[in-house]
Amino acid sequence: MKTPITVSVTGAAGNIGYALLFRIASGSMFGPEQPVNLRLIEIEPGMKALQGVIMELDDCAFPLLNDVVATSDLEEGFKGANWALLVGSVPRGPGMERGDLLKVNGGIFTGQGKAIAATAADDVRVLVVGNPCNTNALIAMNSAEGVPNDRFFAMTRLDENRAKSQLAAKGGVHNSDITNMCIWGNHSATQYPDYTNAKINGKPVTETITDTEWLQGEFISTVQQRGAAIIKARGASSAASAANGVVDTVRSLTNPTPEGDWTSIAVCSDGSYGIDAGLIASMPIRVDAEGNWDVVPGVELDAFSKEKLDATVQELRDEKAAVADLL
Ligand code: NAX
Repeated sequence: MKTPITVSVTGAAGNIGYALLFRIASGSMFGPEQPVNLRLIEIEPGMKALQGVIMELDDCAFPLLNDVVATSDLEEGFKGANWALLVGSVPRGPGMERGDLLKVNGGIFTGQGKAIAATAADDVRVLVVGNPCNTNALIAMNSAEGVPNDRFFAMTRLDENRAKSQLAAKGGVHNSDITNMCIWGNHSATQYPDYTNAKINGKPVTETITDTEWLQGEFISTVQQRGAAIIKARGASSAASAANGVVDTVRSLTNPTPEGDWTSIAVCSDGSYGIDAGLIASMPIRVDAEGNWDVVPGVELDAFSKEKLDATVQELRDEKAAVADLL
């Protein structure tokens, strides 16, 4: 048997966890030949529900699922992890300010960063999903001494997929006809889905969709507000599509990017595109045949795009300032 890949998942008994674990165990994430170990991390109140989820995993008799561990001990949970998927976080409660939320979650991600540094595998890669995911990733990265910054990611793939689907519907084409869709900045309502560089069948989006008012207005706001629209319609936040975004992100980071295309992942900025070095910001990423990722250089940003990018980067700066004592 191939050596299993060990995947740690926090918030494993939550909604996204429930949609995600079965995708990982079935082979969607690492392919049909690759066995996996799951190390599932929950806080104490979530442990009973987690046992139920594990019973369901057992009942799938997945051929690729080698081992499952459930724990609320972080060092135990991240032991030997090749991938740490940080999904769990504290939701914003009534009357809670964004700054309070940043601090509460900040405490969680400090501890998780330290535990990852202490017990994860040497090649560990960390994908943060729990919100506010960019800043949570920033905190985890700064707390994980000895783990290189380029191993930390925050998820904007769900936003990218949402943007592709909106463009496809408007343009009367298939999702797979849309390439080069980049979400810039923060995974929040300030994110910038960049239609100016996206392509439909290899040509600028504006050749198919000529309604600039829609592109600059409704398209962007629909993508930015899609999470809230789903809560309104479903009575619960996006879970299956978020889990799918996690699967897509890991697949994109472990497989070469198709020629000429890119994908959106929030990574530690090196200062590209005027984004302060050290911020975790979403930008266009390519992955080579060896599995190394790079920010795509030379993407042109017009005045409209620059203004949108500035706004979302400013929000990331503000978030960073709010948790400065944790960095
Ligand atoms: P749920 O509330 O259903 O589940 C969260 C789970 O995390 C719970 O079971 C809880 O017990 C657990 N948890 C809380 N603190 C923990 C800790 N310190 N260690 C381990 N587990 C802990 O939320 P769910 O719908 O699964 O969403 C999870 C997170 O994903 C939220 O922060 C949500 O805002 C975020 N999302 C991020 C998205 C993205 O694109 N980056 C999109 C979807 C989603 O909104």
